[in-house]
Amino acid sequence: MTVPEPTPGEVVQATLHHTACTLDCPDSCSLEVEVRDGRVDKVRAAPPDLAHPLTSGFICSKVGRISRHLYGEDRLLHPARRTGPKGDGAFERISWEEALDLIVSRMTEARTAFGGESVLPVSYGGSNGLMTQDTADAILFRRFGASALARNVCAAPSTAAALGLYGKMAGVALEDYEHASLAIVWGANPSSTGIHLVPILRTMQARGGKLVVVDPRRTPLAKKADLHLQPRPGTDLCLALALHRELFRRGGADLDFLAEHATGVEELRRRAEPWTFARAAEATGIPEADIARCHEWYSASSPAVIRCGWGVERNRNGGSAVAAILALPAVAGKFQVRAGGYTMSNGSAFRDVGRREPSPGTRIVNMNHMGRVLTDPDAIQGPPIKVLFVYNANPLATLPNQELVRRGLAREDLFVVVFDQVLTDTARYADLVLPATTFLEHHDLAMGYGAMVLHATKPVAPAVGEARSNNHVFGELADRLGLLRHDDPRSDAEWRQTVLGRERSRRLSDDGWVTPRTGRRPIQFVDAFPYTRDRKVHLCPPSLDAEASQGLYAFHAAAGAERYPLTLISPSVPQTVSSTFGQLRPGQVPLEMHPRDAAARGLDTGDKPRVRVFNDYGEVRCRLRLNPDLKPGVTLLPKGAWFRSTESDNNACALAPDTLTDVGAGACFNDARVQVEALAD
Ligand SMILES: Nc1nc2c(c(=O)[nH]1)N[C@H]1C(S)=C(S)[C@@H](COP(=O)(O)OP(=O)(O)OC[C@H]3O[C@@H](n4cnc5c(=O)[nH]c(N)nc54)[C@H](O)[C@@H]3O)O[C@H]1N2
Ligand SMILES: Nc1nc2c(c(=O)[nH]1)N[C@H]1C(S)=C(S)[C@@H](COP(=O)(O)OP(=O)(O)OC[C@H]3O[C@@H](n4cnc5c(=O)[nH]c(N)nc54)[C@H](O)[C@@H]3O)O[C@H]1N2
Ligand code: SF4
Ligand SMILES: [Mo]
Repeated sequence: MTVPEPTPGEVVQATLHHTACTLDCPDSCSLEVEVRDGRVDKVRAAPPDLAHPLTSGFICSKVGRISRHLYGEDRLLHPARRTGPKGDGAFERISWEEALDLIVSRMTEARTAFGGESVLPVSYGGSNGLMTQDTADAILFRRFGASALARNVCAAPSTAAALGLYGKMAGVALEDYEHASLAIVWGANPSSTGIHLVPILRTMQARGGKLVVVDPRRTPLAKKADLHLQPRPGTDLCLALALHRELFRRGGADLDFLAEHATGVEELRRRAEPWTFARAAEATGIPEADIARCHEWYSASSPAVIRCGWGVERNRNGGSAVAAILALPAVAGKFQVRAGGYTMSNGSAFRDVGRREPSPGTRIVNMNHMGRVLTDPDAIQGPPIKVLFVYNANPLATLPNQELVRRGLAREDLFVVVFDQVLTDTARYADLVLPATTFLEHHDLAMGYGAMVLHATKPVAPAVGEARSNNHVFGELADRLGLLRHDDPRSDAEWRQTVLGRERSRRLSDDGWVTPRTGRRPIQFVDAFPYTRDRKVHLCPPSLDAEASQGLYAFHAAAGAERYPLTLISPSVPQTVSSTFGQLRPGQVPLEMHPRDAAARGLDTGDKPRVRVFNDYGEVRCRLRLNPDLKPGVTLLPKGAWFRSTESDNNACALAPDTLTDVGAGACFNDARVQVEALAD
């Protein structure tokens, strides 16, 4: 199937369309799309009168050039069945009719022989639209009685902490940061991952506000910061507890606020008590004087705001660290003023949208243990997984313990369906691939988790090839399996009304946006309150305390440092959204290392030597790039690289442990411990 090309010399009129970006990014940009002859040509920020104010003016270059993804050579154009060995990526075209028949028969056979739980749907934030997940897919898999997936690869510890402390309260609007006297950007790299915050922080600084960045590397924002604290990965908890200790001891704690609005104050104070500045300095590797300065500034400033990112959570102490950070504005009394408080995910501002398909109570599989679950019958109770249905995700490229995931996908007795826009690394292991539409080709709803906005999106160009939307395909499968009821939503309009509710759906035009009921810029503890039962902040929630093996706020030192002296982090990069658009990255990705660590290994030769990064989970072979902005002892490979971007046909996940965080059973990508050595050229 080919996409129509204009004939040479033909003048094609462009049409302009307005929509929004649904990708897994906090900003949810309002977009203007230029379509020429049925093809998306240019994509830019929507004009100011149509755009949400946060994203007016500019968008990222990834989406600006999304036509390369839509019409590139990796795009899936029709259903196809595997013809070669698993992993080879050899397929033959089949019809949708054949593909759907095959899925229905494989799912039915598996249920007859092993029970419904032998089918496992695997999805994460690939589409991130509200209509492309937990809609017809939930009807299909839940009513079928499939295993459920704990979608814990990202945000699980942060969500557990935010839920435990505040019942997920709406955060400070990013637009309000310009009014802050002090902003602490903690474990977030908005220059890549939420670009519209960056100019707002610059405005804040121009007005005299101070910027503190807490990150193991000198990010572009850290270079502009008034103070950069460079902790060892996984040690933020020690820093946050040291700040709490000093706030309580030096009179910086707002005891009146705490008496009225908080529980667990004494518990937190007691657990912070051992964390002197000196001890925190030793654990984090941050100079003691810098910790003292951070305390002094935070204690004295108002409005003071903390942007807590997701870089904090991806390690053994992640849940406790996020909880300790989110507790800071309560202890220091920073709420109740515009731009005072914290921002984590703002998705909770729209807590009243969505549809819940009742759960059949089937077993729940933690996606971070995908490799174990697919390869070891003892790793889960109940039947083995026989059918894996992957959509909105690229698990082989994004889950920890990659080699085990690969071995699982390669099992001859496992029927793997991959429903995606492009032939991902996971799709190469599929028995059956199905082509999916993109957010420029189907109806969806984009809910910002940074920007507090809910945007309607619509198809602006015809779907490429035979690509279909998730609801189309899952609705059809549910129908064929006899799982649909007469009152289930079917059309896009019905789904939209079900997800949004009648009133909001009526208010929202096809390319419009709405703000949450708390308003676009809520003030915490004035317009937005904790959703805990008693409306208070719980500084040491008993549920989290019980979940953490040694209790909440207990610090665990890094394991394995003797054999593997370096830490490998794999944060987001500007070129991709997780692994989305990874196929468009030219060349190979390098391993980044501090020059001092390179010198200690004789790798500072200046000619980008080939190296082997390894640990007990696997090895990655690539070139080395010296990066003086990293903390010594910390190395970096990007998140979401496609396998073609390394010599060893894998990525950072091959080195990521499948251990779980203290709270929330999340992924510990940044707990990877590695060694690096030269390879002969
Ligand atoms: N090493 C390392 N790995 C990481 C992380 C890390 O820090 N380090 N971070 C993790 C994080 S934060 C996250 S969120 C996960 C994300 O991991 P994934 O959820 O696997 O995200 P993507 O890699 O973007 O893959 C999403 C896929 O969904 C497809 N898709 C998009 N829209 C649709 C649609 O409407 N229908 C269908 N059927 N498919 C669609 C896209 O084409 C894409 O291939 O990765 C994690 N992986
Ligand atoms: N361009 C782009 N944008 C994205 C994404 C993407 O892949 N690319 N992914 C989207 C998704 S799924 C998510 S979850 C968000 C994530 O966006 P962010 O919240 O920015 O999270 P990360 O990119 O994982 O890491 C942020 C920073 O944390 C630092 N870091 C690593 N370990 C630690 C630590 O232990 N402590 C501290 N203090 N810092 C640490 C890293 O060096 C990095 O600079 O971004 C979203 N936006
Ligand atoms: S990925 Fe983020 S910055 Fe880029 S267009 Fe989408 S919402 Fe905007
Ligand atoms: Mo994420």
